[in-house]
Amino acid sequence: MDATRLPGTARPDQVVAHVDIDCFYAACERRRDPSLSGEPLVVGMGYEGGETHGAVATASYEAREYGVESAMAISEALERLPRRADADDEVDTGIYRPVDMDYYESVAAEIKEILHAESDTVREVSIDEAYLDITEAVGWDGAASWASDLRATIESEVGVVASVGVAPTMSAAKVASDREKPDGLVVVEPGEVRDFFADLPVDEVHGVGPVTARQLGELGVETAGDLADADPEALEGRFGERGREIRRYARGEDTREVTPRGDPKSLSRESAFTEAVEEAEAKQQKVTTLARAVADRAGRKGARYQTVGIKVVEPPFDVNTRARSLPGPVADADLVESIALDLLGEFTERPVRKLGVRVSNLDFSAGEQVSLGGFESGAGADAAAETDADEATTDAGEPTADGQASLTAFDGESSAGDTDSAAPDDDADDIEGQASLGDFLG
Ligand code: TTP
Ligand code: MG
Repeated sequence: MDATRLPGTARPDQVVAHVDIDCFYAACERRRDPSLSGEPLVVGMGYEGGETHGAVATASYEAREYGVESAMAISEALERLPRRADADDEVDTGIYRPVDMDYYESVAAEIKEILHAESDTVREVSIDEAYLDITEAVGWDGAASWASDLRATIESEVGVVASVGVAPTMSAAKVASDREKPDGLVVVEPGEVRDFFADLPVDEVHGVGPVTARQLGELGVETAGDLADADPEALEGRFGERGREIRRYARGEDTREVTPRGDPKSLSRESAFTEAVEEAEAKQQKVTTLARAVADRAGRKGARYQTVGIKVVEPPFDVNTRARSLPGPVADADLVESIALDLLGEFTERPVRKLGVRVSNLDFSAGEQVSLGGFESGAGADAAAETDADEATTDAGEPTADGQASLTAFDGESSAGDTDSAAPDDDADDIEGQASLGDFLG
């Protein structure tokens, strides 16, 4: 394969993976209530049990067979798929659940941790979706088996299913991850991009939503291949600069590089045991290694941290988080280790399948590292105020923390991972993005 011949890519050898969880909110509901697996399941936003208001946030693939889809009014979904609780006969009925964002955020954080461990360059674009640049970490030769291992890891460690696309550009990777959903894996090598796009319905091209697809249809453009061959000036006349852009996407051209967004909010490392482990020493060893790795990572990024936390996963998916905040930001590997081991003490006797160490409340302002004594210089007052604010938000978002005042939590944060980006904001990639809360309730 001669990657350099592919026009319009950011770098000739770039390998991009796009990861998107299948029916994410429904998958989260199934993880905590396995009796829902295989059932038609609808998760409603602005919906409460027994009511008919609100809108569908997502539906399981079984429910989609009945025509239930995201952003549909619950009242309409109920016409297509009656609520089991109201029916005499279970056949052709579904189960309806209200959204529980705190829980979904915590599951998303676990997934993002795994992704950030795979590559230093991860761009989180929504709660269940991210791009990874795996050019360095994996390359083309190992891409297919890497992607398949990643899917297996997410399924076994988090208990949800991811579809993955791998391609030379972000837009092709996104289309690829969608192509064989659910439970899909599609790898498009550099020489295959044009062929891969050619027969796709035009609405599968990145940036083409249903409205644009209808307008393109009126111009006789039905497939991505048609769009790739269309006259760029005619497209620009009709759609402005965006016309040229979607044509480029349809041709597989996309010069964007995967760029992480903003400074990370936290840095973490985690690692699973092959089986649940009870011996204290094995747990302590792992925590020590993780603490050293996290402190090292923070050092390389020039980050000081004010909160040190651990995550302890008990079988099957019971996530416990504990954290302790310091009076000011530090960069001190020994301290990370000793706090992490201290927090682990509570779990000495308990079976554990996975451990993580995180530093948060990050401060990138100092160019040089400081020791514990260093925060009397004035940073302390600001930092203390931030701690209070963080605790207020993380406690609210954390389902398993035990509520002590000093606790902050892994999972209450808007996103997670060892090069964690800021909260996913509106996604510039999605020209016609997904319906917002306003759309649902408006
Ligand atoms: P998506 O990844 O678009 O949808 P999905 O994960 O439910 O289904 P799949 O990827 O298998 O096609 O969105 C992720 C979550 O975002 C979804 O589970 C619920 C939420 N969401 C909304 O709240 N409103 C929407 O209109 C859409 C599309 C998603
Ligand atoms: Mg999804």
